Amino acid sequence: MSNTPDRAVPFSGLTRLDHVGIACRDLDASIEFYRSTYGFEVEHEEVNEEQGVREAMLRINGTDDGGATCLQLLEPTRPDSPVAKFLDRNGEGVHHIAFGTSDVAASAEGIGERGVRVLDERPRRGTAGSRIVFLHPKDCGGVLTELVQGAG
Ligand code: MC0
Repeated sequence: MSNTPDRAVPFSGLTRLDHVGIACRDLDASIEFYRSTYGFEVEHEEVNEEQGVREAMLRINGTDDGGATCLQLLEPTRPDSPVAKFLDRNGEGVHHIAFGTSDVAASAEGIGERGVRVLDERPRRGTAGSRIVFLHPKDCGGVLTELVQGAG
């Protein structure tokens, strides 16, 4: 009998890449770049004051579990926000990746038990009523990582 964990059943509950978050200084200009260069259209736009962002979701493809893979364009709404700090330090570019799950609290707990710092004690409100939790980039190979459970 092998002690190797069954890789077909991931403990994290993560099933897909939900979106890639991209920090930008001018949301409208960034939307226009992705529209005119790749043909991606905005599916949803909102301001999330808690996170300090104005954001747009651009759908790239749908999945058979009802999810989608998107680009999320993020413009800061205030200078002390995470995205504003990121832009000051790095300029425009990839800010985070987000994995989809059907139970964000359980996924965060399972991953936290592996020694990764979970930045949110409880899920916060994300795009379009989703529930989100962030993992510390220093525990994730330098990649700020979000877990997201869709509203539906
Ligand atoms: C910071 N660091 C990053 C990073 N942000 N590394 C990779 N990717 C990022 N995006 C690194 C810094 O370079 C620094 O490294 C260290 O982490 C500490 O950064 P800091 O900014 O000086 O310090 P903190 O601790 O104040 O903030 C970092 C932290 C924060 C990741 C904890 O930004 C955070 O809590 N982020 C989660 C929330 C968030 O990002 N919200 C915006 C998206 P060195 O080596 O210099 O120490 S909201 C969103 O996306 C919603 C709307 C949604 O999807 O629905």
